[in-house]
Amino acid sequence: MLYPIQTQTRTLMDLSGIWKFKVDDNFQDDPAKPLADAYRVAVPASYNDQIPDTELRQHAGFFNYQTRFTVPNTLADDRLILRFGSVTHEAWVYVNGEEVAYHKGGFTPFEADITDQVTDGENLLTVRVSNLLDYSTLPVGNYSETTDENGGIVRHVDENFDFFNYSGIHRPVKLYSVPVAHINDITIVPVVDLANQSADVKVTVQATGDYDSVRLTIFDEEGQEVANGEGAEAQLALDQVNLWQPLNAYLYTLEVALVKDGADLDVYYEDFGVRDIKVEKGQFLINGEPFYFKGFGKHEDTYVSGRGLNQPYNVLDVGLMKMMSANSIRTSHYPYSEEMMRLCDREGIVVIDEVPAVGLLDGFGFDALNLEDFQNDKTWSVMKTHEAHEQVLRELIARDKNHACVVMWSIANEAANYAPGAYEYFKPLFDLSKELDPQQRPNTYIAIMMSTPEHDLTTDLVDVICLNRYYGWYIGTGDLAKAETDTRSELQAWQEKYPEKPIMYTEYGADTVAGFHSVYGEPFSEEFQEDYYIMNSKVFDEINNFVGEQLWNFSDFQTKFGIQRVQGNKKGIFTREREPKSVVRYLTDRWKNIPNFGYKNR
Ligand code: BDP
Repeated sequence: MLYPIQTQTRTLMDLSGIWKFKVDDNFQDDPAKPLADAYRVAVPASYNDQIPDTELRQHAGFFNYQTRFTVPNTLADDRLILRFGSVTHEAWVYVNGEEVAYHKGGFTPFEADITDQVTDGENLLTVRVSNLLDYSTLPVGNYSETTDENGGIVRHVDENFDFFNYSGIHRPVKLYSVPVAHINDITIVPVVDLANQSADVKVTVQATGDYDSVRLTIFDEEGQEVANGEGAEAQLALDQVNLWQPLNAYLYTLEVALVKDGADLDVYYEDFGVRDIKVEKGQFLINGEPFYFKGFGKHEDTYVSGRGLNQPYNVLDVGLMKMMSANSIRTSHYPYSEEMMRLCDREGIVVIDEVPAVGLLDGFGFDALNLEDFQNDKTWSVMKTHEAHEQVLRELIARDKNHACVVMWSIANEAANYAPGAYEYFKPLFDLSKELDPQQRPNTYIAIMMSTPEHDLTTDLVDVICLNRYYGWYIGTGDLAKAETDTRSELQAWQEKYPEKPIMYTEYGADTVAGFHSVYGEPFSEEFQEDYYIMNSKVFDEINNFVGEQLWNFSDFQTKFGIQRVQGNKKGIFTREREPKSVVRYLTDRWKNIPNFGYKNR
């Protein structure tokens, strides 16, 4: 799916701004009429932290958003497409009262051709949003209903995951025009010949309407033409190729033009990087060299904006990562904004791209780590997420397939991979990912603590073993000597059992209250956080097939309430306002001394 841009043939309008907003649990508002008694909220952003009202912030149910827009009459001959970067979690869209789009899934874009609904003068745009989650949605929520004193339904969602259920219109709403004959989609697959420093760039274009030919031109970063070709399916050769490298990005631009009678009907520009990804003999190779991941699991989570797009924070976060010599992130636990993905392409941040498959664990809780009764775990008989899971994978790959920064797909975070039925659930999803990804990237899932070498049932499916581990935190809290022994023996066991598979940590961390110090290095202190990371680093360096460390979490973030959470999760190495905890210095020193390539001696 193409990102909306303005070109010589396309006009792009941004509908961001202050919209009307109102709870409408009983469907009383008419989408064709102006909303009465509404709040005003900024779009895009989560609604939750914009209105100081406790009940509303926590509300589970249905909401209406509304704005007005006018279309310039210079666009009268074009098609008009209304596009949402994401609405969390379910949306019904009405233009002048007529339903034009429906989309379920809170983290991927959707659009609708609204040419026939738009009228001269002002148009009324109403978006009905639901933030309900249950055992059929991703993420997974525990849904229940009670009745109020008037017999009305009160809905409840208890998150089956550890982040606040922020909701609303989270990403930009755009209206763009395309000519009647237009480009719908572009797929780019660079095949690199590392020895000859060249690449064949395979391009596939999908287009609609009446046109004679498709013209393809590749420009380098100086704007010089470096290759050209013709046709909806073509292969363009690049000599002396500039590779896209971690923290050293190089982006080419592909210009696609639909031509009729010598004139350009529609033109689109897609930036892309040329790089090669392979997993081989326990190594993760980028451009033929063994890469070492240094970085973070993150969240899209900032003050006031909640989970809404916050570009200054994205820019700052990438800057802080570079300051620390970090080179990678995982989009835990859902697809991040297209704007962030484009930024990572530009800045050379390597991305493990995750679908919102989180909470696939019957009865999630912080005590879940103590569950041992694997045989009787009911997760795979009670989850009804098959359909949603296929959909999120399809939509993520359709959106992100051309991104150089994406080096691996993460098909789930902390699912019950140890429970009966796990293999049957996941095998078709791994097959689907292979079928859908034109670049054939590696696939993984992120394994929870109970998924040990002994108990995990699905490791055969993954290209890279990705582990979330909390020895010394959730297990043996505060005992770093024991944590060290446990970490070492588990990592050694993985390496022995799967010598060909690289292993990495995708989460490890300890809640730390900024400014809390202890001469005894007690848990929650900045000293403990540092000791914890020092201990883990030591063990990582002993394991040959260990190819990366992504800690939990980049910054403190908001969660649901619980006695283990004090205004959210405090495992950030930065606070929520992005102030560093002391461990940032230790990790910066460490990562400055770890090269992106060839860290492990073999
Ligand atoms: C893991 C989850 C992550 C949590 C983290 C934690 O993947 O979402 O925030 O642990 O408990 O279970 O801090």
